[in-house]
Amino acid sequence: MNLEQAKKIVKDILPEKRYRHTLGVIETALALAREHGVSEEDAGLAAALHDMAKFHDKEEMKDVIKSHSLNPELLKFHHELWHAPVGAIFAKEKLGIVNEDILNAIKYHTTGRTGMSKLEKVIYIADYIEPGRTFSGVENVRAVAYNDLNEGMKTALKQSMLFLINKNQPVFPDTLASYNEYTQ
Ligand code: DGI
Ligand code: FE
Ligand code: FE
Ligand code: FE
Repeated sequence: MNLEQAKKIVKDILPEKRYRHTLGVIETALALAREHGVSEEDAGLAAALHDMAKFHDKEEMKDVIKSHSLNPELLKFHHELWHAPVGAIFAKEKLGIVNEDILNAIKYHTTGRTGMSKLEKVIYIADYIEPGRTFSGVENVRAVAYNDLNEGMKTALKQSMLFLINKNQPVFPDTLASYNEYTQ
């Protein structure tokens, strides 16, 4: 599958606004990949597909998490976290993506994890800083991510955790572990 094919597939699945977000993530992921010596082909595909399960039926996502023995902790957390690992399963099973790095970039784009590859970091950060993102703090990540992916991860994870904590929301263990990795 090439980038144009992937874009066509998600254009049909996603509402207009989410498709525009996806185009922003593609553009940003390609720029970050170029800067950091990551395959642009992989970055484009992972970016195009990263939110493919975003609006999938919740009950069906729950069933996928159970049937594929994904981390059962996910079910105790907000369903917003489910579209990333479920999206990776769909990319593999419905679209035939076999590149494990691309699949992991989709799987961990919401929470992060320890030991992320450069591609995983590119997608996590591109999702956070694409041009459509306007929340306060986004500039802090834009300012560092083109020079230093790890510094970009650290800042994005820190701000995400502070955002969740301020809303009295729980922080998923992978998010905290990922933050600790860049902070230790
Ligand atoms: O799908 P997107 O909107 O492009 O972005 P995303 O996949 O990075 O995040 C989706 C949502 O998940 C976002 O509103 C914040 C939430 N989220 C991210 N990390 C955590 C989280 N929610 C909880 N409860 N815990 C987390 O660690
Ligand atoms: Fe997402
Ligand atoms: Fe994100
Ligand atoms: Fe996204």
